[in-house]
Amino acid sequence: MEDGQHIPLNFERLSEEEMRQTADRMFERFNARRTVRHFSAEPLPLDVVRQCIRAAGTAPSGAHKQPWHFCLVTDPDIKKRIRVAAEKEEYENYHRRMNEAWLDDLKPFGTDHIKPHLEDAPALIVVFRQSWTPDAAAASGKSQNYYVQESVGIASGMLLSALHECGIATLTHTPSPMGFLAEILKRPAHEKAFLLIPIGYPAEGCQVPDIQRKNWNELATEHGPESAH
Ligand code: IYR
Repeated sequence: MEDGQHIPLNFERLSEEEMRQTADRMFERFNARRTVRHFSAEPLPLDVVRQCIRAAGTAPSGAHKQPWHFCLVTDPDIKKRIRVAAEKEEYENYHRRMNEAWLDDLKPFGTDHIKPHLEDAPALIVVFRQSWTPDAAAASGKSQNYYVQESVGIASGMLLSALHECGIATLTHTPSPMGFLAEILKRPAHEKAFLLIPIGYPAEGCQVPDIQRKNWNELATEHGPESAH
């Protein structure tokens, strides 16, 4: 097989001091991110949101297949249809599909099947994963994608971080099953909804659950001569 063309890497080397300052600032910023469930209806600068989606699209992916597609939804009618369909599925989840332990685990978050944020938030981003890519040159009409879950998961994480860095609050929402999203948004057969992310500014007086994050020893284990505390 012929190798693809390679170009020189463009890499900026930082001083250790710059690295430390960046790491500390970055951790503080990331640690301040909270999932928000109550949004103000105030519109967002969509050029900022588009740039965050572009940033997400720089994620690494299996064989650089970029197996993702992002729908940015601001149309109130479409948001309403998404809310109605999501609430129908969530009603089934909360009343029939989720077991006692799951419902118990969710109690601290106070969630239920009613999802006003799907209409209140000025925008929804729906992340789709592409299980394969249409390819007219292939006998099957398809070319395969690799590590799709991992690739789209990484891109979604980058999207959440990018939005947070730009002062935009997010809710990672996974109504299940999510088939209605491809239907409402008229996405092609090779795409399946992966995440539904309401975005916006937090509603005034917005409260969030009082949660703790893992400490270092729970979070990580080091396997080397030096250890950090
Ligand atoms: N998808 C449902 C239920 C839900 C499940 C988990 I796991 C959460 O962390 C939060 C919610 C919902 O969105 O209400």
